[in-house]
Amino acid sequence: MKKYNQIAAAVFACSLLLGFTGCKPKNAASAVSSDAAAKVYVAPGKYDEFYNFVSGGFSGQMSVYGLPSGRLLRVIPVFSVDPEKGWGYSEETKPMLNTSHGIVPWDDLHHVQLSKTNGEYDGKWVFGNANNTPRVARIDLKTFRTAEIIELPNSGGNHSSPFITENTEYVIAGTRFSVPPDDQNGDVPINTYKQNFKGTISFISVQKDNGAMDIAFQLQCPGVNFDLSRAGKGVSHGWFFFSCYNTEQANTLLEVNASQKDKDFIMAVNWKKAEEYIKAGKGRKQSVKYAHNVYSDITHSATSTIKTEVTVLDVKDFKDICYFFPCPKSPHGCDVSPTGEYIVGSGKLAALIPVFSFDKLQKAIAAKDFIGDFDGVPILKYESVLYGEVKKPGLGPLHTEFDNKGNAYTSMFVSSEVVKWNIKELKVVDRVPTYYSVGHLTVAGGDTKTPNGKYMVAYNKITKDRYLPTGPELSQSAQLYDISGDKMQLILDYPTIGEPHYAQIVSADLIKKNSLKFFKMEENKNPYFSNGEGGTKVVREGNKVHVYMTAIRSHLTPDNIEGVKMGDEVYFHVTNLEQDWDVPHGFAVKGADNGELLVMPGETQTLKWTPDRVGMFPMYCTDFCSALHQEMSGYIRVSPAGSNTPLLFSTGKNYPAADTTKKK
Ligand code: K7E
Ligand code: CUA
Repeated sequence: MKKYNQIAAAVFACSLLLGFTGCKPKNAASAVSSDAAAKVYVAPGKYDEFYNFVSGGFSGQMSVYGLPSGRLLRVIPVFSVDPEKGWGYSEETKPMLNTSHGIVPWDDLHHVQLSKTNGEYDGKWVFGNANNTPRVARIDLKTFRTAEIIELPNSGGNHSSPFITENTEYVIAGTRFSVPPDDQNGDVPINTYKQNFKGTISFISVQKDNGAMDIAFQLQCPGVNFDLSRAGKGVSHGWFFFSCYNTEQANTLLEVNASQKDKDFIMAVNWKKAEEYIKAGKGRKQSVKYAHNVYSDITHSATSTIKTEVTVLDVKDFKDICYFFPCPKSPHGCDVSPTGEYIVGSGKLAALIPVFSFDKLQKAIAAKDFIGDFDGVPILKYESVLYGEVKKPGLGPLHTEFDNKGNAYTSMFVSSEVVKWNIKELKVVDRVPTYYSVGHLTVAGGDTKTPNGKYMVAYNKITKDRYLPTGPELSQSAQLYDISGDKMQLILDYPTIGEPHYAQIVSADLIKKNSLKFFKMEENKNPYFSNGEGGTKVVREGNKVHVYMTAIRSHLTPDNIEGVKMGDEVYFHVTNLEQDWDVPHGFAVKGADNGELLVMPGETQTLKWTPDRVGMFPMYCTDFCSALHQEMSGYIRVSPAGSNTPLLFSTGKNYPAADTTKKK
């Protein structure tokens, strides 16, 4: 009876609660709009309308989804090795992961940025940052592969990166951790932060035609933490904005010591001015060491070059490059509206969202409306730059994007919601819960001059009860909202690969028309290319055995190899002879201690193998390429060191068995 009463009381309480909203986020079922299924349904055989490029966080990868379906289309290894694609395992791709520290096969990729022309996505490339060992990568959207990686000297924690100017003139990368410059003694007491530590911002130039990157120059700035950044656009083209925290210049227990001040800064950078000084030869040449890695779709190989010089401007010596203006409470996101007029600072610990005016910024600079300086960089007066404040938006604002109707969308980590507010009026007009603890959000085209305004996606840190349990770690997740109406509507959950930070959404039409179907055989300039099966051979050079191999449905040539000996290094150079879309062949050999190859049509890739024992080793194609895929295999025989087994290779025939039992 007592039990019955408890249940009845609980039912009563629940039905009471159902009458109210807002006590706590509604659960999944009740928060989804009734027509959600129809809105995200992409019928079998139909394409999605958008590509969604999503950072993989500590997986070092980027993943590609279709929207609105949430279908996972591809995972792109960027700063990571990937056994699925042989990336980082083939001899040709290993140099992509080289750094001044040697091969670093992992990183922490937070932000993706699509290349832009005139402030709009142009569909050529997508860039990603390595937060740990500072690097910026360029992914070619013809191949969906990493084409170039450049390391950044004078940096530690490349977080406010890789943000892009309106015409991809520059990819900008600000250091998260200030550090002593690379050409100075870093072996100093940590508590000399204020004297010895500097914050460096790199300007990476991007060639218009082929995307080739180079560090054009660096700005040496005061020692603070640069968190995020955005380029100006439209009226503010030529400027860049960085959120700064730890203006306390603390070097220990930052959670307390870097949260002392009521306001930190946003740093406004006049990069056109900096460019002028560089052109006028005002930069200082600094000797440093950084890797520049380039992948060629003609040689199908990467080269890594160690570079030794950068040009640096110390901003305190040039009074018109950098300006600080105050921004409350350790700003994280620093986002620029579609017109370029408004700059939104998201103070993680602030109870409001300040919106700054570019026009007022210009006037304040002209009027020298300074309240002092910070390490030689002038500080503008808060009120002189402020357009206004969004009051009581929620708790823990992180990032803001924009739609095409004058609204902004800010993610609220602590109150776990997305808040929509009107830019002109600075009024909150809608809010929706996220499940749970949203980090970045993105609107389709949300950082361009003309956002699409159809969808917004929240990228969440915590998913608790949203997915089937998968042991101690649960899936990270994205949530898709329809923002075409006045009210935001949750329409889909989809899990992500790795921890998602920033992501971008671009019209599929822009990307799919450029997608490469296969590599042309006649353009293959890999030095180990086999031009047809007639070009296959096995060549011994000392203890190196080069196998020039081809793959075509459904055999390897050669598929019988003898005469390899203990102590040899074997290089399988596999050329895929197919000239058709979506017919890769794979290659693997028993006991290989690195991985497999996955070779695209028309491409050559190399697997290095050092046999560890005498015997017979099967090798085979790893990609199910035809009905006779299982037949696509062969043997390689390994004989003892010093044996006289002759070097033989064949496909489709047998040599007379050589008598190798007798010593010569
Ligand atoms: Cu907000 Cu690294 Cu862009 Cu993640 S950062 S959330
Ligand atoms: Cu080629 Cu399976």
